[in-house]
Amino acid sequence: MNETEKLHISIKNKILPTKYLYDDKGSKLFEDICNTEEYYLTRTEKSIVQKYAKDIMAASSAEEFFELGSGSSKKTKILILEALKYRKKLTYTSFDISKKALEMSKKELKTISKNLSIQLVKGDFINDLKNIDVGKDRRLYLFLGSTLGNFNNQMAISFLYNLSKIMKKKDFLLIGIDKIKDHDVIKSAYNDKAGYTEKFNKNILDVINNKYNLDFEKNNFTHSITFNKSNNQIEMYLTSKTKQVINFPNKEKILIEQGDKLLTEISRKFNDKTIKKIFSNSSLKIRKTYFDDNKYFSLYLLNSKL
Ligand code: SAH
Ligand code: AVI
Repeated sequence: MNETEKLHISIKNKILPTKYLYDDKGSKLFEDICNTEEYYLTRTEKSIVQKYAKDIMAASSAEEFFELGSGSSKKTKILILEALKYRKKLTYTSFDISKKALEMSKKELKTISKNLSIQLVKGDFINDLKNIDVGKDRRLYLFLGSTLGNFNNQMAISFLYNLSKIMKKKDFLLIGIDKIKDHDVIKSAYNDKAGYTEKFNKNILDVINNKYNLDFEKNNFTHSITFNKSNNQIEMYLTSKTKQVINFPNKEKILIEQGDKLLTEISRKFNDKTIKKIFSNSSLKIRKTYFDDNKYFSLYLLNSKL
């Protein structure tokens, strides 16, 4: 099946693939979201990284860093600076689907030190993980920002298991996980007053229109989120204001009714039990756990059991 056929089926099932949130504009909007008062995730994770940077680096003794879905690498910069206190040379690889994210990462890190070598790799962490160079040195993989929350259970386990398979015995994975908390706090993080999340969500239509030559009309949709209590997940939707037809270049059409909701992203929130089960089903062993005073967010340092 080619990409257009896959997308067609996905839209028929009222799902827009989350990865299309991130083009140049989407990556910039994500940074804006991170700076809002409501989006507690980034600043909380950053505070944990700051507090435990020394411990994380001592525990992992990383000789190189490899970050999946790096975004702008701002939090990772703290760990890189810590590592460079003890190491003469360090390689950092940013692996991201978004060209803009890679550019932001480079801009953030390029002036740090001549001892830091930066590699930018554009790729899809779902499809391209098996092709990456696993290197010889002791590698610290990073998967921050609770991006794992954007995967359902089956995808999370398959992604982490694949990662576990390519990890050498001496490698570590540092992963950031958003925890269950007051539902209003969670909901407001996805409904910021300045409207960055709304723009971020709607931008997916521009990305899909450009990539697949479709004719979604952004203004015919509203941004909405719900907290699904059974699955402990935010669900982000674009709801159609009108009845509309989406035309594909091959003349196929999809009818969208007024009130139809297209799912653009899930963002799961975990308790200790659910996340530990995912790690254990992915052949990963927890070495260290770090969290903030409110227990809003956790960082786990893991090894492969394979
Ligand atoms: N880790 C950063 C960014 C999180 S946003 C932080 O904590 O702030 C998620 C990042 O993953 C974005 O930079 C996005 O471009 C990237 N991403 C999303 N889907 C991807 C995919 N399938 N493959 C590779 N990168 C992806
Ligand atoms: C990257 N990812 C974990 C973010 C999240 O919180 O699910 C993306 C995001 N979506 C809306 N706001 C931020």
